[in-house]
Amino acid sequence: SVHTRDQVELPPPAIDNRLTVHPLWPEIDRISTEQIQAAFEGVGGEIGWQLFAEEGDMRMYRREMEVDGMVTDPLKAMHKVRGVTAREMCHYFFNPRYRYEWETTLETMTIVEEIASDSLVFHQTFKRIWPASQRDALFWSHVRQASENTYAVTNHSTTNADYPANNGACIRLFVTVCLACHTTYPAGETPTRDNITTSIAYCSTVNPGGWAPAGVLRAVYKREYPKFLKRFTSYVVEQCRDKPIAI
Ligand code: 18C
Repeated sequence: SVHTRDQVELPPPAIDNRLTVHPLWPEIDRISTEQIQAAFEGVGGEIGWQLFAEEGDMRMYRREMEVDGMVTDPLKAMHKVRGVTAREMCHYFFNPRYRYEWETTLETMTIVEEIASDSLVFHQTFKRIWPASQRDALFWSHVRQASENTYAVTNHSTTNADYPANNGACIRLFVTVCLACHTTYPAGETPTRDNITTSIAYCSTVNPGGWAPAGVLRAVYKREYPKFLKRFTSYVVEQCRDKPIAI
């Protein structure tokens, strides 16, 4: 069959060799492994996740946490989406070509380094929230197959001498994000858009990096995370509708 451009650029099923010889490889491998494992852990137990948003199959939990007086509440979201695969979800989350189409908090995005086909370093600036200073972030992003029918993207803050923190209008924030997806379909059947379901676990911890009023921050958080997950998942469903399935 003929491969479209999109199919060729889908997340590779194996780690790209160029990544394993890069200085960031040990960190990328360790943090991705930890994050993917944590993403698939439940929200029960002692840790005390509290539900703060619920809509259809989407559930969002947070833990109230402060570091040096700054709100750093970890977030964990679960969702189920029909008709798209884990690999497709991660393709649209990882690939910068689509980012402006679903990411509404973004002001600018720059690719700082192309480490490999599965790993990039980004600099992003975000929309300013009054009365706080504008924020930016510098992070690596890595997509991988985690197990059968399971793909994940991990984003984690890093440093780069060409992009120093806090030297201009922006305060540098720190982020650890993991989007982990697992696809299922009835045993013995061939996967099609009509019989696949993808379970999504999205985990995020953002340290604002400098003063931000706690009340404003928690209000933004409560509004923006559900908005992001609903918008992103319906964007992917829409993009995949008439394309051949990529499992
Ligand atoms: O994971 C997501 N996106 C990825 C690709 O962009 C990537 C991005 C991570 C950065 C997340 C931090 C975003 C901070 C945005 C601040 C400005 C928001 C302006 C909105 C107003 C229109 O992994 C999806 C990310 C979904 C982001 C939800 C918002 C999270 C808010 C967390 C608080 C941030 C502190 C900012 C300090 C200012 C506070 C007053």
